[in-house]
Amino acid sequence: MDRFNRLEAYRRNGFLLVKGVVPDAAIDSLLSQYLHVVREVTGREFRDPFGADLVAFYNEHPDLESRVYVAIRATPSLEAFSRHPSVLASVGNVLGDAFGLFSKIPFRIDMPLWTSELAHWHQDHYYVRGNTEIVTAWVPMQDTRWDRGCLMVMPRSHADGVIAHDLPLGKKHVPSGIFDREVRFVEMEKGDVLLFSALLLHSSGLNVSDTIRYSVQARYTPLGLPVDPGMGAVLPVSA
Ligand SMILES: O=C(O)CCC(=O)C(=O)O
Repeated sequence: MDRFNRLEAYRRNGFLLVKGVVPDAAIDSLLSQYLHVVREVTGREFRDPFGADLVAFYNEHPDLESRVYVAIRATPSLEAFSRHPSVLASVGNVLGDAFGLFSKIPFRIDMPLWTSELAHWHQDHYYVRGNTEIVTAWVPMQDTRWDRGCLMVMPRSHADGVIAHDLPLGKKHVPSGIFDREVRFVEMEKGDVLLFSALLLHSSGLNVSDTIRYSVQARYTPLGLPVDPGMGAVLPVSA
């Protein structure tokens, strides 16, 4: 698909799956920096981010999993990954040549069968605020099929604009009147990038596999539009 058709598909569907663009080396390097953070936080050496020993450890010490989640955000690794030319070129398909990267970049650690941090159906705009042109690049660190909790999206839901998130659910809010729509499970492979609009309805899938699901959620905005300070600084980048 050429750039024009990618933009068309993104505008029509509210999301775009870009296949096989992020080199293994970029992902593997981020995972090895993650293992370094794990070692600093836990005092334990784990060789495999997908190993059963790390799953067992986090199940015994969920507080340390939370601390790793916070600690990796303080390293430069997530910004460097979000600036990788392959990720920026993917975002460039929908935002053109110059845009900004929000400095707040989550690195999700989704443990098998843990439900407390699941992102229930929402539009990012409810949490990210600012402007509705913001794009999320969701990048998995491994193949992410339905059983590892691939994202689910409601295609074309962005066209309905901002939807009230009127249903409180724990510390989150969910729009109550959306569930008669088509749902698409977006299964992905390592190297793929999923781009989606801040207005697209989407949800986490539950990780029912026996290994951890890792992913980066980098968010990008056209320059010059309103942004919310809660998302951190806007770092200029060019595709
Ligand atoms: O990775 C997930 O499960 C949810 C991510 C999400 O909803 C988001 O990035 O907006």
